[in-house]
Amino acid sequence: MKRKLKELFENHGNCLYTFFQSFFLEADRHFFLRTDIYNAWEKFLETEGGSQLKGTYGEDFFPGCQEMAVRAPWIYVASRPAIGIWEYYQIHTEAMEGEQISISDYLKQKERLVVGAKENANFALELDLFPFSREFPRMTENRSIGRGVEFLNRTLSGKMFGEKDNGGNRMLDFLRVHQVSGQQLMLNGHIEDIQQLRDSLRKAIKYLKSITNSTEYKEFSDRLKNLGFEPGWGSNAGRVKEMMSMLMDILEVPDPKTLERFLGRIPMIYSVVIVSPHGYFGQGNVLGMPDTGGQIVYILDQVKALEAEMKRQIQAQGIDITPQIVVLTRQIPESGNTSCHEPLEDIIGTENAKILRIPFRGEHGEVKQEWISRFKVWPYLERFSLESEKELYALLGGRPDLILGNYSDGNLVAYLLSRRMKVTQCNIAHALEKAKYLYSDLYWQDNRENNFACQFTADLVSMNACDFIITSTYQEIAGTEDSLGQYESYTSFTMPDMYRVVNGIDVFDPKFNIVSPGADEKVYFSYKDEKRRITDMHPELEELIYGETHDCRGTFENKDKPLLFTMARLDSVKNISGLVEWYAKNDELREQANLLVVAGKVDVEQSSDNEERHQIERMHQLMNDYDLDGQVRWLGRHLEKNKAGELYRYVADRQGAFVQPALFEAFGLTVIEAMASGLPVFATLYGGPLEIIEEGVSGFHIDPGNGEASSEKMVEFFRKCNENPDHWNYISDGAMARVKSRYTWKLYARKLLTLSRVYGFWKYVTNLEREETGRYLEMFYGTVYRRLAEDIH
Ligand code: UDP
Ligand code: LCN
Repeated sequence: MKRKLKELFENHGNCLYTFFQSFFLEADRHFFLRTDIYNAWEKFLETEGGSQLKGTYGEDFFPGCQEMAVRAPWIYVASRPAIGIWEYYQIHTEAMEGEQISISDYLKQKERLVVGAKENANFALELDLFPFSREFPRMTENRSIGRGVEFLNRTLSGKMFGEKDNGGNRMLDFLRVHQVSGQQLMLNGHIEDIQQLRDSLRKAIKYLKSITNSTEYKEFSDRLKNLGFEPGWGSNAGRVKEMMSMLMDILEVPDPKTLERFLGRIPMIYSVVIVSPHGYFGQGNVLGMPDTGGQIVYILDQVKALEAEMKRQIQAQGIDITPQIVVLTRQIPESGNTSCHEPLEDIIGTENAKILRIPFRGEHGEVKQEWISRFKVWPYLERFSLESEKELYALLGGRPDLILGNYSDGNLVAYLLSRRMKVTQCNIAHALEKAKYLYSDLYWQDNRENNFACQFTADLVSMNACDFIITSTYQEIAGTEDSLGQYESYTSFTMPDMYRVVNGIDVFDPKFNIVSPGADEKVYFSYKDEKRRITDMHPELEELIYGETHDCRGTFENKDKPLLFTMARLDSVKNISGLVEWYAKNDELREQANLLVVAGKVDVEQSSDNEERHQIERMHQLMNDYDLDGQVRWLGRHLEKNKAGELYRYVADRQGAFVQPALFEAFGLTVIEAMASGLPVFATLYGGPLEIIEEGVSGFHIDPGNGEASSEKMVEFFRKCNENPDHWNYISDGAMARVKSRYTWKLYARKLLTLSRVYGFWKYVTNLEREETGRYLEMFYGTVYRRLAEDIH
């Protein structure tokens, strides 16, 4: 137990007892989260007794508590004194004694509160990945989290090039392995050792200095071949010289930045597979279908950006080959008016990218015809991956150079494919369920239909097996001072009667890198960009907003007010009905602005999704109870993206604002789309938007847990805009500038391709392969995952 905490208990025992008793020991539940603890503590400090604790260590300790588990007279505490750092305590409230306990003991107590005391609790299956990574470089500063590649380059290059010629020799080996379509790249057999490499580089550079930079590679390829060099160094003399000089520098004094630039130019990536099985993956009529949202938008934009960047790089490397990208998804024979039944589809806006659809098959090989919820895809994935492997070999004519997984199911399939095909694997989470459903781990048995145990097992396997992970924001990995990160929530947790995780993922692992997505610049651009505006569409938009149209409820009484606009799937986590309620209860806001909602369907009979049906009913209830039909317009339809793009701008023309009120939002593509269009945005502080928006500069944060304060913030904004019309412009310009500087697909594609090469390099030249972890995970997959998946019907 920390000295300060011990002193606090010794000196203020009685007072603390009152605190524990009034807020926790006598409450009718066992578990309390950070906000409960924080609010209780703040409240207690205001009481007469509590005021004695002001200025004590309690003010540091209690606000840092993330969770309490209470079994009177015991209280078990999970404390997070800093980002990524955890400590666990048990406190006997009567004796007012406490001690630090292990994570395992803490989790055992939580289990006990859910399933009762179990004799075999000490022998439950515990997952601990820490021992495997003991030898691997690990970051220690929380500001380094998410910048893994910089850290790896610094640490490993120091190590590798530290011993004489060791690094050089390994680099030599690495440069020899590159080939494309049977053609040798970079180095040929003439160069046998490091000394020869240095000599050849010197001669080649001397020669290249004697010709003009723009001389094409083919003009001097024979000469370089005789010195031991093959294509891949650059398309002209200038580029080749630059790259060779970088290598000379690295062999002389290895500096991590040069190493990264050098690796960033090595021709290694020509074909990429992107895996995203669940939902409806298509290019039209799919958004808003069950399980189908921003992930699809993200991937289609990602493909375009990656193809363009791969083409540019391959050309600069002086190689004549067309890059190939395949999006691997599930084929759904009964796919309504979408194209999701087609086995192969070209991706619009690309030269050579395709969607490959492979069916899910039942036990006897029969093709599953209908859509299958993301909660129930698990039993199909292994078979799906085997069939996909065959089809991918046939389509690509070989194995890909990189496999990107998306969400839990895509990441698991990416793991299965990468493992068999021996390809670099990258994971992308999007929005994992663990962050969305409170206690989905602890009470997994009460939610069996969602199969969380199976899903979290898949997550643990793929997160630990992959070579690197990219996230859209920092907080997706490690959260903030106050909140947990999506990945951090896998560090330790328990699923009673299943297994206990004491070290599931390490947020300090250098495999994490932040690579933020963008918003398609062709579709989402500034409202001021008159030339590109789609004004022809305005009559149609006006009809949608103000006219008579089906699929909608509400007609604005006063058409001159600015619009508060929101657009999302009608899932409960999106909290659209919450926003309607805040608006309904704030008379001044109702006076200032009209609320335009684009979400779900208006007719409950048209929805097959239970969660959506419930939300539809709630929306109608609110419209009735608060008499909202003259001030709220609810369009129950999906807007095609060009229409949505022009709608953001139309709302901006009238000095409106966009609202994203979600209870949790992993990233929030609509947030950056609205900002790129020049709309001031009010977005949730739980998840990506907290990082995207700088408060009061490029938009505003709202707390979905505090509707009154949120709607008041909007009132304040419109009030300020009325007093000073420049206020709207200030936030609008700030929003556009923020997106331009941070959230673009061009930046994304460059960074991702560099990461793939750098991780590929380190994997090749060091033991980053993590073979032991791999074997452990295989066992976990085989014994736990497979059993859970087989139990799903
Ligand atoms: N979207 C759209 N039309 C609609 C509703 C949504 O084009 O009627 C798009 C929206 O522009 C965004 C995506 O769907 O690109 C939703 O992504 P976001 O990250 O905001 O949320 P998700 O659905 O992934 O949770
Ligand atoms: C899924 C979500 O729920 C969103 O928050 C993200 O923006 C989207 O995926 C793309 O990553």
